[in-house]
Amino acid sequence: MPAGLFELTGQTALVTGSSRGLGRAMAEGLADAGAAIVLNGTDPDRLAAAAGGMRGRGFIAHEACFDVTDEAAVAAAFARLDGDGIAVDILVNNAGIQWRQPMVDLATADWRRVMETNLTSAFVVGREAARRMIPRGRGKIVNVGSLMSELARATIAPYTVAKGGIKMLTRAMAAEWAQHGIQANAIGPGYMLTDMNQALVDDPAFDAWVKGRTPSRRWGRPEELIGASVFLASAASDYVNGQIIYVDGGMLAVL
Ligand code: GCO
Repeated sequence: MPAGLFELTGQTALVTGSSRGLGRAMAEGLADAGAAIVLNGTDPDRLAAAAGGMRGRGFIAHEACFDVTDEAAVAAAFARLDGDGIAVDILVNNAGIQWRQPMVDLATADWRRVMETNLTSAFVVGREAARRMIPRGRGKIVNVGSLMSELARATIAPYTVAKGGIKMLTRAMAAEWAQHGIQANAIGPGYMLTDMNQALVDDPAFDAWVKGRTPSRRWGRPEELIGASVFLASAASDYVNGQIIYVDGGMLAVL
């Protein structure tokens, strides 16, 4: 195997929504593979704590506190990184929220908020990153999808539609940016043990359904996304584009 195929030393990765949950786990995994990390979140204290933890493990961790749904804040954050001489080689569009409510009761404002956070932000942050990756002739973009990139579940329509959009945005990015040496792909996590899902984990019926419906008979752990993240962030995926890799214990593979 060529040396350094999965090595990220010398690379910098911006992971949106990385002060906790899946984003934090992927950030730690990319750092373990050698990348310097730009952590992102909207809570400065939580972001500082996450960065401190990573620095305590000997990793390079920068803090970029901005709201991915605020286009001006995204542009300003990239301008600050430019000014600090920090080039984003790897972008992980992870930031996302969940909103569980039947559509007939759903306020349009809540629909819009989920779409803005889970889908539009990936376009806006991706566009800023690509504007800088294209002149360099290289870059890695990893969008975070979901089981809902393929299948719907009742009461989470905006999340489902947004995650379906993430799959097609990934292909759109590949269509336009692959020629510039950028590989844009996605990861589709299954039911993972995160704060966002705690209410589901604590629901005995839902917990039993996940364990019964998943061939691996268990919830996934955030750190189980690290392998796919490092693969899609590294030279190992230089000829992979527009794909989505499901890390779901086999749930999408079976009825
Ligand atoms: C839900 C969950 C799911 C998972 C994940 C599955 O309410 O069904 O929040 O959406 O979080 O997205 O891939």
